[in-house]
Amino acid sequence: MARLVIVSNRVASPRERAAKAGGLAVALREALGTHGGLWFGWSGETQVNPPDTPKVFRSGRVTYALLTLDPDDQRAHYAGYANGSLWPLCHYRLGALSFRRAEWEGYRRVNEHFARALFPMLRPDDIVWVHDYHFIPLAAELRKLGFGGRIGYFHHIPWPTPEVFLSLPSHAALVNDLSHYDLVGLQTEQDVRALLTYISSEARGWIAPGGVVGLRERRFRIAAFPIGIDADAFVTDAQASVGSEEEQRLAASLGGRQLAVGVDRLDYSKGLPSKLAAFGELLNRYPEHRSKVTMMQIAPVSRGEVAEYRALRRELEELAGAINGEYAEFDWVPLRYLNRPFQRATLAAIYRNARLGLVTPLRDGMNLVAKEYVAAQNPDDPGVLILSRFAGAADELSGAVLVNPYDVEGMAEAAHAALSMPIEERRERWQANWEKVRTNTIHRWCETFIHELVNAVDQFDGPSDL
Ligand code: ADQ
Repeated sequence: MARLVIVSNRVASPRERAAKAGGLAVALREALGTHGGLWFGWSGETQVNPPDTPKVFRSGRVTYALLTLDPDDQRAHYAGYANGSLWPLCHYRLGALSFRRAEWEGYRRVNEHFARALFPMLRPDDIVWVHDYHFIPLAAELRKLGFGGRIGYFHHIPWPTPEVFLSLPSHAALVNDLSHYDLVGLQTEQDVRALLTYISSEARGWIAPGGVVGLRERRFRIAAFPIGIDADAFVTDAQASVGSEEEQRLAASLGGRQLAVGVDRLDYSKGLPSKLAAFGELLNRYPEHRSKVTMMQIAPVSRGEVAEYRALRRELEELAGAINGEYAEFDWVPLRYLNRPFQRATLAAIYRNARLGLVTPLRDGMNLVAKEYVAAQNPDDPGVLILSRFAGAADELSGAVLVNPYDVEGMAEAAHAALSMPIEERRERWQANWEKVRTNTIHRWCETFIHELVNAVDQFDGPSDL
């Protein structure tokens, strides 16, 4: 079996326990364990004139190689082009899009540096799997150095429609970079359509059945691989939480009230201000819920080095304070707002005890929280998932109550309806969601992508059979 090489910005070290690391990190580590392999990423450190050789260590069947970056390049790459240009662009936030040539050049330099360090470690028959928008040019850089083996790319965030994508001054170069992969994976069919439309209408490429694309002299394939979660692990954690000390503390603190939960990184794509406003609107419009429903919004701080994220944090603090100031009673605080991470077992207990799961991003590649919430429910008395139609997960989770996150009043109405939903309907909706979460797991996602990458090249016929 060929060796698997995974490249991602952040690497989950072997010391990071499964209960703490995200599902994705754990699944990738397992895939590497099965195939035997190399995980290549940033060390988290910077230094002027960094060496081209990574720090290498082994743990079990997995070799880790961590590269140190130049501090200016790292800033231009991560906070600059990746999170100041690509992240807002792919989340349809043109107002937040900034583009500076120096950052675009820094982004490319980091990719060149990665390629120079990785190339000497590669064997010709390795399968290289690159993760996310930090490394779109990596395949092109590896090809320049002479690597002819299979390289796949998975884009964890949405792919925008051509009208939006064209706002990025470097759009043509970026899609040309993509053409150096053999397989490009996106989250949904809608993302695939968006990229294919750009390729045929703007880049003058051809498209054959199965998402095979020709762009200049390159042939590659674009397909949807909707990511899943480790469903069994969530079920196990949620069941184990029943009657636990933590669950008892939670129940005692709720005092018989219903719980609505939201869990999102503190990011402007997650629609947090509108979600909090919708909860305020629920209490305003339907006074019968006052003192009867508590909302818990868990929002760990992320990307504090980017200005937009600091501004969002202040906005949310103000909003949370305003809602509590307006509606709190001496024995009830409507909104619990927490900025810290939790163990998976604690999240599972909170999800299971929540009658409503509020997942209302303005745009999201998939959104794993929606799937985790479904997996953690008690099948006999499940809660209701309220889900943004703009999350990739909305394609699969047909049992969710779909909402438009720009419609604060509509979300308040949906929450009101869900709070009084009959048990039969709650069970039916949950069953439909669970069927998807249970079958399309993170393990299946990993295996499918690797299988398709291994077989991608055999499908590259020309456009003649269109
Ligand atoms: P994210 O934008 O990070 O991922 P999401 O899919 O919701 O979004 O994943 C977040 C993960 O972090 C979940 O597993 C969640 O449980 C965990 N998490 C959040 N808050 C936490 C807390 N306080 N403590 C502990 N864990 C917490 C990107 C894309 C998504 C895509 C994923 C995977 O933006 O659209 O679904 O990658 O491809």
